[in-house]
Amino acid sequence: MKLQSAGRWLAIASTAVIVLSACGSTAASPSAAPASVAPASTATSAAPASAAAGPMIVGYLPKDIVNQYFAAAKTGADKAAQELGGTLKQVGPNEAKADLQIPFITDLTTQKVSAIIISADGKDEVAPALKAAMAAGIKVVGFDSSPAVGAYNVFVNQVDFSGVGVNLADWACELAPNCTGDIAILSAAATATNQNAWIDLMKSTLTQDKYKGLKLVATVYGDDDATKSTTQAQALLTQYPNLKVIVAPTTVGILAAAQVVSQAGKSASVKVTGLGFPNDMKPFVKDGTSPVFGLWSVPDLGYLSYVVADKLVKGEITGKEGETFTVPSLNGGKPYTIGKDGVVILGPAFRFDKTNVDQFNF
Ligand code: RAM
Repeated sequence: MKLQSAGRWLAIASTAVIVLSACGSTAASPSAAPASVAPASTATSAAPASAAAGPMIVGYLPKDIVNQYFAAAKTGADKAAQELGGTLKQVGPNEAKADLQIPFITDLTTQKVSAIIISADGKDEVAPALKAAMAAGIKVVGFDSSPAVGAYNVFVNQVDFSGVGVNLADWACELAPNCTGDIAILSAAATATNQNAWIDLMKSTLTQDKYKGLKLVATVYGDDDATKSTTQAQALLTQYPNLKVIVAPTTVGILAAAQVVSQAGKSASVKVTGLGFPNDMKPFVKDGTSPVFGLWSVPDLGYLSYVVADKLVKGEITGKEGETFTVPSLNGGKPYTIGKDGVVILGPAFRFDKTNVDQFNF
């Protein structure tokens, strides 16, 4: 699915336009990172639970606990937990690194939570621990960034991967003068399943004739860390003086890149696009740094992920291809169908530009 144009979003605005106090422009603050959350401390603070004994406890394991993207998704997951009578328990590292997620998975398994909702920093790194959790009877829901196939019951994808890849190429083409010149990618972690899938599909799109004037000169990684993303964006400007577009398929990276370009006074010659929060990016739409970018309703992604976890635990779905289920407040009330490899797609996503960005508040 391609990201929807401005005209389409109005139909689902009631779920998409959500006030999130957790969202703002703090993501680029270099001093924002708290100390790592040690898995051991989370182990002792949670009451053991299982699907069979007492209220359902669901572990929520984002790529990292600093990124506002996952705070936004958690608001939706918390809402679903409240509605369905369960509890969401967030654990996770403060850096987006795959191996740092492993002890948290092991810890949640020891606690016998009913389900784990995880955005994987690296699909293979987390797979053995997730498989062990599944073997212990815990349902695993991947969301946002997929664990390896076989290491989850259902993966809730925000949008079809290929649609994002095409959109990233299209926006670069739209922003580079005559669809010509040097472009660079500023990504998240080098191992991130979602960013790597989007980048691969963007690269294959760029081989088409329409994009032959665009030259991808670099792909760099800011690890969803505001400081590192800022440094990487600055380095791109220095190393590639003819750079026309930075494509950042990460909410942390796009904000950092837009701030760097804007503060360098280069908004007229270098554009920034990718995936970002409308509230973060409004100033950069207005000053011309970032005329177009996209995202989906992140709270809805969290909401759907929790509902899927609940349905797996209750045995209403198993994750098998072809199963359907309905979530009244999402997808216009139409059923979701579980596809190949246990993937469910939230859909749709939004294209933001000056014609509509002010109508969004998340
Ligand atoms: C960052 C994370 C997340 C991704 C968004 C677009 O916040 O990397 O995984 O989905 O960007």
